Amino acid sequence: MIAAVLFFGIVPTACVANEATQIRNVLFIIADDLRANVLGCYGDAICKTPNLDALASRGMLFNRAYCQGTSCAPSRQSMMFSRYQGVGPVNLGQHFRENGWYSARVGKIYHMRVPGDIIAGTNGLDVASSWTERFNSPGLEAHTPGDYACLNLNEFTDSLENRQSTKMPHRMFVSVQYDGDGSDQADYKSASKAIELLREHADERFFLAVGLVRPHYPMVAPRQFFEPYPWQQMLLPPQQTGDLDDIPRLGLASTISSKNPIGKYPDNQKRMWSAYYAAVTFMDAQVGRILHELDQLGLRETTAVVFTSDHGYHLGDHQFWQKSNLHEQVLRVPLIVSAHGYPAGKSDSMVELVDLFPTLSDLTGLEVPASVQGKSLVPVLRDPSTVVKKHAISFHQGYSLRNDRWHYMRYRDGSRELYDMNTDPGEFDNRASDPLLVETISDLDRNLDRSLLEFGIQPSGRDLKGE
Ligand SMILES: [Ca+2]
Repeated sequence: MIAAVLFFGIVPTACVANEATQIRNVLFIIADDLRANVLGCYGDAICKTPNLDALASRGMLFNRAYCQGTSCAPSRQSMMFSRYQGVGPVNLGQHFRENGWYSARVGKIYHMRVPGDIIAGTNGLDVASSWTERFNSPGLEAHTPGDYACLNLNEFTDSLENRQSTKMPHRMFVSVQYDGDGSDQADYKSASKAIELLREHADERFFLAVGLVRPHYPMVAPRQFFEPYPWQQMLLPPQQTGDLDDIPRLGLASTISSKNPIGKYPDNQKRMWSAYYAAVTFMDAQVGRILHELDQLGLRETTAVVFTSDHGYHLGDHQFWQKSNLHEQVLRVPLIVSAHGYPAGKSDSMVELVDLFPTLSDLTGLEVPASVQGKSLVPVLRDPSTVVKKHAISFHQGYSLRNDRWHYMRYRDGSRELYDMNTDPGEFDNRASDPLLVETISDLDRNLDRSLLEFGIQPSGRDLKGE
């Protein structure tokens, strides 16, 4: 253990080394289906996220953080095991627990069906080896009494009968606004439990993982959280004629405006934005409650605080809804790491969710297990300009490689997308067939395959015999 502390990434300046050793605990908070660019600290001018903005102002905000899986289950598993695909012998919570930390889960860390497992109060696909203790936070979700809407079906009612709760694709268009303080909601209960556990375990080393389920549908929040976002004032994502013509079949989202009733209701698309924002602000308020308690207990200086999401979300960009495709709005996640003794700032370094396991091990002086495939971000926490990796890799129907300039997707049938993110950040112009970019694609293929092989994955979507 001592050797690990000495050898794992501690730079030889006494000052920083001393500061780093003060971090004993981890407070890990993950939101669900949260796209990075709706947070105030990521540049959204409308959405109110004061608590996350405050966390970002005292920590490191990662502008280029990417998930490896494009839906809850694969992304969360990959993050917790720090494996690009599949599982390893040890996961993040287990690593802390087996080294003497109190390790607890509150809410959704591994996959849980939302809303099914939330309504039932069940564990979902939780991995028990991770935790000393675990706590579920049940809630009524779409069945919360109040003003219910199923926006793709254009249904608005306060009746509790026949609400869309688990049926696809309708469930993803459900919102409920109601009179209340939110204390009946799952995320409020998770924050309350987290506060209780912080008080109980303030005197021992802890790894406390809190999984909030908003803004994942159904977008339920007290009325006052909707009020800052009148739907009439919401702006829909810009569209381009023929946008989908150059996206291969495997690159399309499964829910597309032109093939779903939501396409007929532009006003309801605006209501989706309003409800998503309301759910984000409600989630932010719960983060605020937890962080307030951390301060009250005087634990801020000894606790690394991490905030992220399992993946992003489409709200009508490219006419796409939800997740499960390789475009930027799905792959890019918010990531804020705040640890006393490390400077506040913003980093454009390319980072991935698989990097959290080694980062948190490194911050608390734990050895990084050999099965871990991510890289410690502690060097970036010290200096935001540090580059720890050239690109991020993600998986769905094939692969995505995202580097400083390019976003390249190669699907399992060999079809491709390529976007110049410097000039086309909205990903409208697929340049995979551009004859001027043959060399570029060949380089990207080589880099992608090299990384896949390094992580024990046999590349597909490409004839490798010519190499
Ligand atoms: Ca999710």
